[in-house]
Amino acid sequence: ASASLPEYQNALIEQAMSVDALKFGSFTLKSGRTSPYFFNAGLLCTGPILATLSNAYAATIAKALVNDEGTLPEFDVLFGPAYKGIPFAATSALLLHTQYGISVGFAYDRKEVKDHGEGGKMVGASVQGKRVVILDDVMTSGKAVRIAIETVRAHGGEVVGVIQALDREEVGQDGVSSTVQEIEGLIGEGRVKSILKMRDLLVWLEKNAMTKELESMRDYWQKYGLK
Ligand code: OMP
Repeated sequence: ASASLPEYQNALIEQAMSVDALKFGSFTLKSGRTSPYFFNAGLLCTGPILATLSNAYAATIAKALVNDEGTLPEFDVLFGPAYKGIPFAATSALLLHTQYGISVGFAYDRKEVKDHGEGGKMVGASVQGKRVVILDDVMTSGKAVRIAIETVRAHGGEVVGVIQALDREEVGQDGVSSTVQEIEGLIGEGRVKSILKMRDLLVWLEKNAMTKELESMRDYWQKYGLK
């Protein structure tokens, strides 16, 4: 296929590659899978790249809310899990306001519970009794996002959506159904969205004639990609 990608996806892939946030090689993932690529969102750390990324998150959310499949209901709070989700949830909430006139709170958790001062695990907007969208970097087996869902629920919030920068489109913990299916089983059909998917990276590699990388990506897809 010689399909091409929308500009906001191209921009994110190219800027991520320029700072090594998107790399091709051999990497061991959290889930133990050995992957020919790795996306390190922690390296998306300049003003211009943050602008590209936050614009893409906000556009993905706004599109899912208003038109698209309309599968994301209105919500109250954007929750960015520690650590990498924190700045992205903040800047995305800002852009939802300035670019789309959508007003939501933002919240994040601590990795270590604070036992003095205001105490607790959660910071920012309260999720108690609120509709919450989780915003995070990468989804592989779904372990990280499951923890975020549990955290929000434990604090009385209802998780109505999950937004990822990259959905690696892999099989989930049972090794059979997709991670997206498993997570949507928990929060509702059509409720998991992403800026980029594994298949977009394949399109980009093909367009840029990166044959060797494309081949190892396809091998990986055979093993862990959607069935
Ligand atoms: P799961 O918890 O298996 O879904 O893996 C997702 C998490 O793994 C992310 O939140 C990252 O911490 C990390 N990760 C990346 O950052 N980039 C990748 O390309 C792949 C992973 C990963 O280890 O699967």
